[in-house]
Amino acid sequence: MLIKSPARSALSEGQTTPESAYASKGRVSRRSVITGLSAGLGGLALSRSAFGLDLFGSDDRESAPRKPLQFTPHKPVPDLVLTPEKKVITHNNFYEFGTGKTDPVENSQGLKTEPWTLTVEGEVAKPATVDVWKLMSDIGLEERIYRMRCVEAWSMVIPWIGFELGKFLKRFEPTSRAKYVAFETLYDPEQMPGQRNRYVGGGVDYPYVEGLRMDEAMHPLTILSVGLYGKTLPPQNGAPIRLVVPWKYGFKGIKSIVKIRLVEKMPPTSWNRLASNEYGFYANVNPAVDHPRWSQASERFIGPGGLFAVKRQKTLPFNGYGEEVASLYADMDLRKFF
Ligand SMILES: Nc1nc2c(c(=O)[nH]1)N[C@H]1C(S)=C(S)[C@@H](COP(=O)(O)O)O[C@H]1N2
Ligand SMILES: [Mo]
Repeated sequence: MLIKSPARSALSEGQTTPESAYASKGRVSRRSVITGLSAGLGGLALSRSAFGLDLFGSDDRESAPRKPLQFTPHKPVPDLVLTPEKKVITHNNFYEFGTGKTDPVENSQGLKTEPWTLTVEGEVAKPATVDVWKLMSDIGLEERIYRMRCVEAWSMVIPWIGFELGKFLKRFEPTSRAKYVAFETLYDPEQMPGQRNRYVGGGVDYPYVEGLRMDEAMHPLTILSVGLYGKTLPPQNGAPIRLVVPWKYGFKGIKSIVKIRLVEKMPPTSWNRLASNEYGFYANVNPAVDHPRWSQASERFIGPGGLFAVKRQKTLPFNGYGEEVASLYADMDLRKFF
């Protein structure tokens, strides 16, 4: 049945240095993920990506239809070249749908994103559950063209559509005890094959959780995104609502959020829980602090053109947003708090 050799997968994934390849603590490794897949796991459509056929998106994958959004366009950003839409929506990390780069687009199209509610609770005077689709039409959306730098050393430039997280959180009146914000992705093993099976899900303990310090959450660059390239998000990019924090590694940008909880203490985060020596809570993009298994000094920019047009470029401190955010960390040793 399976005619392609799993070795091809190991090869292509090696080029993208997947987060799932962490070898620490005797947890599931990339190798066992592959073994698990080739053993033929129930219910999951084995993707072509698992066998290394495409690395940076492809033209023949169908993504669910998306709705056009109304928004204030971003001023042109002269020094940024956009990653083509097709690549943004076919080269993804969303381990709930598998660890291969095209697994999310292949396995997430049935995700039921409507209706969708988001609960804001914890250290707030006015906790509430909001209807995300109603929110989208009420809140006043804007476009933000941001660099996106994955910890795996590839990057994109994406025209997101969303709104400032800080403005949104103020509606719920954070108390003086609110020091951190904890986020949670949908937990629904019936819809998410990676939550049903540890091998498919890359060994992450679901639901996927993330967190920000309160000042990071309130920073005007931090947004909740509901769309990209003028339309609602496709499931593989975290529909209907996900976090975008442009100066941090991509894994902070938690997808398909159902809960936001304001808390007093630093909350656990999925990748830190999995390998705390490799992934810190802060995860600020920092070319001077290497990942234990690879350099973070440069990145492969996924831009226009074919696979071989991928361009190697220097990684910028705070992903190029240092002027806006460096002051948040002025008194911190960023080697220690990576
Ligand atoms: N729930 C959830 N959110 C997630 C992930 C995930 O596996 N599950 N992957 C993260 C990683 S590693 C990255 S790089 C970005 C990728 O976002 P994109 O696919 O929209 O480019 O999503 C982040 N958010
Ligand atoms: Mo990532």
